[in-house]
Amino acid sequence: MNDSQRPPVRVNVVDGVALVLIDNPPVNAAGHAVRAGLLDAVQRADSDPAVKAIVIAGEGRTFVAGGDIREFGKPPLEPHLPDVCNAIEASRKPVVAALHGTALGGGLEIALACHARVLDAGARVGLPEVKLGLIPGAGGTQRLPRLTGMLNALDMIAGGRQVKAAEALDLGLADLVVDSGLRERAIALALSLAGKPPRRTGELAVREYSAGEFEAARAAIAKKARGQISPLKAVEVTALAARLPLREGLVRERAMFVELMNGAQSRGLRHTFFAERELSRVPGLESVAPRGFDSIGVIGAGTMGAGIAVALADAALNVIIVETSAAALDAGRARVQSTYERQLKSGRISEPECAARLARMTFAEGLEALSSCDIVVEAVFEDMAVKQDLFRRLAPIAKPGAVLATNTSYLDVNAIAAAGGRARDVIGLHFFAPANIMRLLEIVRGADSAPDAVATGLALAKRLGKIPVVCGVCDGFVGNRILAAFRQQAEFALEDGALPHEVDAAMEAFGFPMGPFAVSDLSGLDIGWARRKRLAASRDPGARYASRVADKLCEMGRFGQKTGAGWYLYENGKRVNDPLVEKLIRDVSAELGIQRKANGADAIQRNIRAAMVNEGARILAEGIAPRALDIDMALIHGFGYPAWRGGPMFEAGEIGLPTILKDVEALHEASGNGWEPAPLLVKLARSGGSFADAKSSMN
Ligand code: 3H9
Repeated sequence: MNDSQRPPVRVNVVDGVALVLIDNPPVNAAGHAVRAGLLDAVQRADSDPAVKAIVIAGEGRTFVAGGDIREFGKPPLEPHLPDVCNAIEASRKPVVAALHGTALGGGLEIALACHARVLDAGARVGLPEVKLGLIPGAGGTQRLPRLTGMLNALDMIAGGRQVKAAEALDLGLADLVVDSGLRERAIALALSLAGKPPRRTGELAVREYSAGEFEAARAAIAKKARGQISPLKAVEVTALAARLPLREGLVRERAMFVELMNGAQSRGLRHTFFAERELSRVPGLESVAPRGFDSIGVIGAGTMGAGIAVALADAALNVIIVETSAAALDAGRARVQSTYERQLKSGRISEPECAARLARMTFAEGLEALSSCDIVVEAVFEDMAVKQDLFRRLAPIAKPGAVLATNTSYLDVNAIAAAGGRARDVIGLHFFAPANIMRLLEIVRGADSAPDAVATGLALAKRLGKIPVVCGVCDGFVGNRILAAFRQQAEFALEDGALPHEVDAAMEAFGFPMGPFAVSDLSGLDIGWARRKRLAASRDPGARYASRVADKLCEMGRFGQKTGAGWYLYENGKRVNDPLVEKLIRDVSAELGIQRKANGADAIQRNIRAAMVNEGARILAEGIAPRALDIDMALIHGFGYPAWRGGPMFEAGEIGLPTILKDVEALHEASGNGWEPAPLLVKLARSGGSFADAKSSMN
């Protein structure tokens, strides 16, 4: 029988125990057929005189990983999961859950409704619904605090934190953790409980807790939420468990779950969830096998190179790090070591893990050391001549079939590839700093990159746990190109009437972790200045220039936090507004003859979003991104676009493309040349089409 022919729930009765097996690959999601099968199985077992106890377990790699997210937003079909859970809890015979893999969301809720839980030592459990813009909707908010206490439950529900088996035991969520024989041990426990009154979670009282600690937890959750509603709703509903009987709490929970599921934030987060999983299925590359790899070379041990090396070693790959001199190698080694020391101190890794990772790294002088590497990533100075020279020297040394990757943020990958004469082996791998932490990895497909070289980039990204966005060659690729449009509008907002802190506050209220000027101070104004000077000759003289104020700041040596001043002043590490910057901005507006007027946060946000979407539409039409979802994921994972908005292209569809087009037309009127609405946006807005269905010329 193949997967689709097997019943999603099966029951075997052995020695008086009904073993209910959920079998719905790949992750046993509790879709309609599972819910119906489970309800039927439990009710039959409960009334079958030959059955003394019941065990619920999952087939395959995991217990139930949650409600079926693909059903969300569609008309719900009975039985609903809360009813299934209530029926399990009401069973007169003991019901024991046997958990392995990941029991998440609705999966854990099924287990919480059981009368006892046995966990495999490798299992992880959690209620991650907030990450989908939801709260648990099948009793999780009401049953979990009854087992773990209110504060632990808040941490898991409002924070979406998953816990390992050992911690689940400490929290009172698990009754038993076993290294092997999960089902047998669960059956034995179920038999030992047979004939005794079941311990129903919903009948327990929530332990006393401190109101002060509850308030502190709520405040911390509110601070972290950044515009996302579900975490605070989770706090509100979970708190009811201490005040209301289970039945009433469940009604309130269900109402909130349904409200959130129908809301825009959950739609945005569900788009994000599925888009993340779509990224590696790039049209045209589905059946292309990657080249094998184990040993990776990294050229350059500066901040970027060292970060890349750490990311590789963290993924258990062997790394050879090459520099041009012994001194540069020593500095690189020190960078790597200090990264691991920080991780050790913070408890993120253990001493043996740290030693194992360092043992995977070899430091060597000269490119010859890379002759046996399967992939070589260069992370040298961002300069075309330097990179071309390197590829010229690397091409004859790297073994045949090795993938040669350039870690460039802006440069033309085709020109770099052409220099070495092995263009089929060359791709761009654009890491974001710090490379061992940031999840976005742009995989740049050159005009002549072989499909299996690009597929190797995707396979490497998967191994590193990165979010891979395949893109074509252009200035800034996907992320930085859209960021440039964002930044220009932010700077126009200053000339038009706003101050840096007002723009920053507007974009933080939008959901970005930091506003653009605070970010600019953090990363340094000098980088953009150097780039502007380099590109000055090719700038359209008829286009509005955005960076007059930034140029003046740089001329004054104000490069941001590292010089103690930039868009803001930094006094004892604290960011404060600077009247001098305000004067500079007002002077520039006056020079340009602009009548400054206060633009509210809403207008600032709309302009910036419109600029991003318009640039995204160009990127799609030019074939720089394969799909709109790739653009969304680049912005969310590389630049802090709030995930609950689903990314700029998704959000544009939610708002309506005709509205976005109007915003872009207004931008064009205010900002002039270069800000014309993208033809693709115009076409889709007028035809009722969507970015999701738009074909990119990359495919
Ligand atoms: C919930 O439970 C609500 C309840 O409170 C109330 C209900 C009334 N549904 O991630 P992977 C698919 S909300 C449908 O690549 P991994 C996924 O799309 C839910 N599909 O594997 C992918 O499909 P494809 C709360 C799901 O090993 C395939 O399974 N639960 C679901 O890296 C493999 O997934 C969660 O939020 C689902 N629930 O990671 C858990 N889950 O191959 C969400 C996965 O077509 N899931 N799929 O692309 C996860 O965190 C990870 O998938 C998991 C496995 C850790 C389980």
